[in-house]
Amino acid sequence: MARLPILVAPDPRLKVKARPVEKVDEPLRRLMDDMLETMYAAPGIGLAAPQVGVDKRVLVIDIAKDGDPKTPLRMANPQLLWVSDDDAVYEEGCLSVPEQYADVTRPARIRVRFLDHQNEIRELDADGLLATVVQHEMDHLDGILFIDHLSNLKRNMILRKLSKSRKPLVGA
Ligand code: GNR
Ligand code: NI
Repeated sequence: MARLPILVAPDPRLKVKARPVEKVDEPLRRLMDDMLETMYAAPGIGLAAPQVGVDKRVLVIDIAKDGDPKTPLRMANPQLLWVSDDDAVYEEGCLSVPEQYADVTRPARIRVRFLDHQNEIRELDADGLLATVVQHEMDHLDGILFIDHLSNLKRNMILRKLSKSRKPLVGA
């Protein structure tokens, strides 16, 4: 397994609609496992392929608490089959928007269909934090960041803070 570098906004590769995968084969399973290793190391509870510069509709999630057994989820080509009318608000963060947090409103419950790491079609019902993270990761596949759900004012405040906190490149 390998850790992959995580892209940070405003990288243009984070704004692209990612391409569906044809099937989940061995190289794609390796990508999913590298993404899980990268996510656990960050640490984060989700990661989408565009965040590591890969233009594919692939994401991984694990919302298990520290010290609990790992519960990795691997998804390719996820599709929302249903979203609830009721919303939930979570304070979100993103590995591609480091150290910035804001409340985001999304449907509270969802049903998602996807290809798992065995290339089998599966469906998952999610609520709570898992529903939020699945939607956050699926947004990445469409080039959408959590800050795109905020007012222009809040988004610009965060982007300004990000550009001020970015480490200068040595010699650049
Ligand atoms: O690690 C993460 N935490 C998080 C918290 C609230 C809502 C969404 C997330 S996802 C984020 C990792 C990430 O950037 N995934 O794309
Ligand atoms: Ni994110």
